[in-house]
Order: sequence, then C-alpha cells, then structure tokens
Amino acid sequence: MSNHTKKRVSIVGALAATALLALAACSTSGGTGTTSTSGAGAKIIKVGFSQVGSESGWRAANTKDIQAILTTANGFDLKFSDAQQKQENQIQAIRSYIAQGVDVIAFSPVVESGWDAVLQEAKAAKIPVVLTDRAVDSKDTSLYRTFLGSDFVKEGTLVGEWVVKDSGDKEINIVELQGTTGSAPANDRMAGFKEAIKGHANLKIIASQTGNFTRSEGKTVMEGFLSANPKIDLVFAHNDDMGLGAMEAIEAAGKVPGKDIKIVTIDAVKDGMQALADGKFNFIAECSPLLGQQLADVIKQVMAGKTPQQRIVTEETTFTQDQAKAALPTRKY
Ligand code: GYE
Repeated sequence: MSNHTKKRVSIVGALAATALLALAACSTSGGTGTTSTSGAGAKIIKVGFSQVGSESGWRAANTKDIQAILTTANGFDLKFSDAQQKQENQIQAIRSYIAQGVDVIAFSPVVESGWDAVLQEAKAAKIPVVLTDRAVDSKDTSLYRTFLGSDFVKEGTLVGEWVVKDSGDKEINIVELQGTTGSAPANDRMAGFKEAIKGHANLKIIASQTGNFTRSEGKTVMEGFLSANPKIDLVFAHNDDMGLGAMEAIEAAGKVPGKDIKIVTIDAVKDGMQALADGKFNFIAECSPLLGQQLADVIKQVMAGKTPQQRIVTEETTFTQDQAKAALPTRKY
C-alpha cells in the first residue's frame, strides 16, 4: 500500500495522438508504454484471462474495458473465459492456458484462498501471472508478478465514515448485504466499514448476509431482512447491484428508499449513480472497473523482462447525491 497510485486509465483513448500525450505525462522513463511503442512486426502477446463472471454492472464494464484494450491492434491475442463465479472453472481455465502455452496469465480470483497449487503449476511452466481486481491470500508472493486493483478496505472505510457523520447520535439499525463469501472485496469492505463505525454505540449492524454481488440475490436477502426486522434504518451493500436489488425490495414493502431506509454502496456504475442522483441511494464509494490499460502496460513490462510494482492501486473517489447529479452526464460506465 506504500506505492503511489497510477494515473487513472480512463483518459487513455488508445489513439496515437493521445498515446503520445500519455507517454509525455508518464513519470517513469523508457516506459514500455501504452499502445504503439511495440511497433509493427513486434511479437503478439498471447494472454489468457480468466474473468470472475458477469455478476454485476461493474463486471460488465471491466470485461468490456479489458476486451477493448487487449486487442490485436495493441499487440495482444486475448483468450477470455467467464468462470460464472466458480473457482473450479477458473482453475480449469488457468490449466488450459498453461497447456496452450500462453505468454501471460491474468485473472481476477473469485475468492482469496485455494490458489497455490495451480499458481505453482503456472510458475513451473514459467508463465507469469498478473492478478487484476481481486487478491489471493497466498503467502508466496513469487506466485504472481503484481496485483492491480482497488483498495477495498479504504472503500469500506469511506462508506462507514459517511454513515458516522450522517447519523450523528441517532440510533441507526444497519443491515449489510455482503459480496461473495470469501472474496477479497467482501472481506475487505466489511473490515473497513466495521473499523470506521467502531466506537459508535448508536450504529448497530443487526443483520449481515451474502447477496453474492448480484441484483437478484440482493433483493431476495433484503426481502428476508425486511420481514425479520421491524426497524431498519440503513442498508450497507458491498456493491451497487445488491443495493439496487435492496431498493426494489424496499419499494415493494411500501417504504421509500433513500428516506425511510437509506442505502449506501460501493462501485458507482451507471445504474447506481442514477439511483443516487434520483435520491434513492444516499452515498457511493467509487471502485473503478477500468483496469484494461494498466493490465496492458503491466503485461508489456513483464514481457520486456521488467519488474512491475508488486501492488498497483486504482485511484478513486466518493459521491453524494449532488455529486452524482453533476457526474452522471460524463460517466463512462
Ligand atoms: O465491486 C462488484 C463485482 O471485484 C471490485 O466485484 C470487484 C467487485 C465489484 O461483482 O460489483
């Protein structure tokens, strides 16, 4: 976490002119660069990418960005697979990339634990691995070259701090819709949020359950929370999609989301930002899915025999209802 954040990737339009600007703005020298530095005739890099699934608006934007940047024109041959939120599918995909002899394997691990064996196999085959978006808990950090993605603890903390400020000394009953059990963002967001509200006895988490980062499960879990608890003041959802599901459940129960029951979330994808601008959500901590350019840069560094930073943290912000209204028109995802 000591490393400074890299420049936000969304600025890079992947056109030659902007690539030049981006290179000029880059603080490191001799960069392996963004797009066209490899030039014509350079070897195409075979990348095997195992995606978590298609569980959320965040994931859809992340997939789109990676596929738009790791193109043949940019020097990549991308092999992409969707694991449908199942670790066994990811392990199978990684083994198949090893068998195919790709140059680099990149993946976003659905859960944190249980990767050592397959990562050892990649290491034995001398195929470098890049973690994007989510972390693994392997003690042996030589099993991957870098981990690029957000600081999930910080996201949870930012949401918790907003709740502390917004609540004052009112008694607030909180329900928590957790992300996929065992995933880095669920573990870290929960930890950051709890730490932020610690010591505020008026803020109570009265129920927590996973909604697996999906809108439909978020809705079902919220329906259960509503029927079991007469007084719910606030929902902390680990992502926008589950918050949107909760919003539907609250409306169906005849209550007003954003007023009777406040909703705070993480991601800031379009639908979440719209709900915030409409006053149905109350606060969002941003988590950027635009990791494609950083991934492309890191892979080119690795292929050039360079050592990327061990941890690359994405830069992000937070949104109130007014800030969402202002940001929505120019939002990219
Ligand atoms: O917040 C959620 C998605 O890993 C950061 O996964 C990602 C999370 C994101 O399903 O919407």
